[in-house]
Amino acid sequence: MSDTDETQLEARLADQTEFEPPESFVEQANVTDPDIYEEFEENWPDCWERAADLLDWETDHDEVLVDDDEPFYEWFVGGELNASENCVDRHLEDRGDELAIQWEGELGETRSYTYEELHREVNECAAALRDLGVGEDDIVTMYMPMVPELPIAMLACARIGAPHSVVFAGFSADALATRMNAADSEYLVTCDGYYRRGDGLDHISKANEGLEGVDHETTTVVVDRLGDDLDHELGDDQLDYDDLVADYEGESVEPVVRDAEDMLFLMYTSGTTGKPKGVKHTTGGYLSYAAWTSHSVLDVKPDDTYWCSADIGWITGHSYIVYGPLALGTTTVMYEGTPDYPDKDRMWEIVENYEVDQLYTAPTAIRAFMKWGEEYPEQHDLSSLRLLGTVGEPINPKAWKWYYKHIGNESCPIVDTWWQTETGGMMITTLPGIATMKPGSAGPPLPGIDAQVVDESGEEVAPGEAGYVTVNKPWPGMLRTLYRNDDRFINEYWEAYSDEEADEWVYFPEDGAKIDDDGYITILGRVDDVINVSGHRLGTMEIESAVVDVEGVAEAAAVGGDHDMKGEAVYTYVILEDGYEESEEMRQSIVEGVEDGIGPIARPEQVIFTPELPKTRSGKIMRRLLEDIANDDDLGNTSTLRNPDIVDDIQEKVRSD
Ligand code: 6R9
Repeated sequence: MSDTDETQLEARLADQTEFEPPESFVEQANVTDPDIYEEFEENWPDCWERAADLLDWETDHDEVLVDDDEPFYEWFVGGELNASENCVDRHLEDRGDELAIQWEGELGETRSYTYEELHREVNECAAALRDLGVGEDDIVTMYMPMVPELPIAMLACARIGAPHSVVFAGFSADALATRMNAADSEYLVTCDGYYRRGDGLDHISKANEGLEGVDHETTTVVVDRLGDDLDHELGDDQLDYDDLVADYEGESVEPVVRDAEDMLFLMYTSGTTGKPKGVKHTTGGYLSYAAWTSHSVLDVKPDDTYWCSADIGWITGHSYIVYGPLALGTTTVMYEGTPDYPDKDRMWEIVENYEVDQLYTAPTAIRAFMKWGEEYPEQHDLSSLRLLGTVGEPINPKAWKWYYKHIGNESCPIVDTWWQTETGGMMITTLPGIATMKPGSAGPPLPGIDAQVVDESGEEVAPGEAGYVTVNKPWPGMLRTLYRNDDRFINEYWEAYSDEEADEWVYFPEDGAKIDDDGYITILGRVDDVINVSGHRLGTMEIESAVVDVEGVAEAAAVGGDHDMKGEAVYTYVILEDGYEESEEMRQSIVEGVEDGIGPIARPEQVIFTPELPKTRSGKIMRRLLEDIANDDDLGNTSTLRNPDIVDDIQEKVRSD
């Protein structure tokens, strides 16, 4: 293309606000009939049979939905199945020799597993875990980086009916201990380390430190990823993964028959109070929903090579690296490392080498690719790509268009998928073979999902006005409760908009949004309690308590400030105890305190010392104001403040730092 053509194309793209799905995509898409929205609405909740039909059931359900005890909904009641059987065994006959997992390590080594091989690995691991004493409903914690043993162990747990609780490897030792204690989890599968930018990173020391904070006996299995690159000794209650599994060579374990409503896994996520929330997902509803959305939104087909570049330690990896794609019998790609090692074209090299059909990634990654420049994707043949997806935060139209043009060559639809750990799978997004795409707007709710944008009193807002997302009807992939905390489940998600007297239950995801006159929803972000760093949700309260733990800190507020690369970055405002003075040393110990308490991902971008925090009369910190200060935005109304003068002082400080 000549330079003038190029410039004209950029100009056209910049102005274009609507994009139609490419014809070549529509012709082959899994879902193409626009009547699907109406069909689901008319046949609700029976429409969800369509999701359940994507799985193999040991026993069929008696009822699609039981809502006797709202909001504790039950789906596919009476149905029985096993998730590992659905993700592995049932593909053996037709697809035993086809690849299930294609793994690539950061240093370039590869490991691939056919369904046959995955079946063997999962069985051996299941046999080993069972002999260690893991029984049905025992929670197994996994603190693992992106190694194949992670999905293998997850599926092994599913096979023996033991729910897993995966803790993101980037989280701190404390985070591991808190989660193991909260779930009374007696088993841990972890790893000696992993590679980051070519260096072997010690992970086992952090795991061991975490185990010291666990208040009960534990058994740990350690995957040896680094070999000679890391010397480590196993403790008394620790076993080497390979040695352990070697004793079970060729062994097979009958998949345990689970009720549809039996727990498949727990996933801890940040909340408004310091304590993480244990989101409970079930076997039948969750798996059906992960499979259905992989089929309808990601257009996954068995012959595809599909790549979601998230970490399995986040819900996106659970639903869309492991359960959804494997339930559909496709090849799922797993990459261990960072996108810019050894060079900034690593992602595109992977797409080219494996001829990836769908790529599902996060806006934070797309912003990085954009910054690095199109010369990196241009070095590779990306023509295998058929669909692109994003998840985790709002994507701005400029990044959307860059993705569309430079990665998708204007011939792949983009699905901007809004959902949450709690929803189990995608909720608001376009169906790629049907709908017009509008960059920046996620799209309409999926068929069968009754979501709207409302004001504080629950009335639907007029098009263009800001409000809050709510969901009026349950769906199969929804969380069933917060582990051991039904009250908190109700408080967090249902209290705000439900009318208990009238028995009207409304799910509140705590996201702000706008709606267009054609029903497209643009997500504006979390209501106020969570900071989204590179697509990872961090609770402000969790960060604040880590800051306050630092000696000399009296009080702290953490907010998210806009950040070019990460989406949001953490800003902390700190009040010191009397007798302590603002210093570089103090700043350093606060940064370290957060890194130790939560993980490097939460590292504060800026630490601002202040004698007071802006508070409402009832004593609530006005985080919204602190966010505006961090972003150097207009402050708007400060009249509800108890101490309005402090605002100018803080503002001056941030600007001069
Ligand atoms: C899947 C996942 C959930 C929160 C959610 C929202 C934000 C996710 C988004 C999005 C705008 C999208 N979010 N996808 N915001 N557009 N396409 O990210 O789960 O880690 O639980 O975070 O992420 O604020 O409420 P989780």
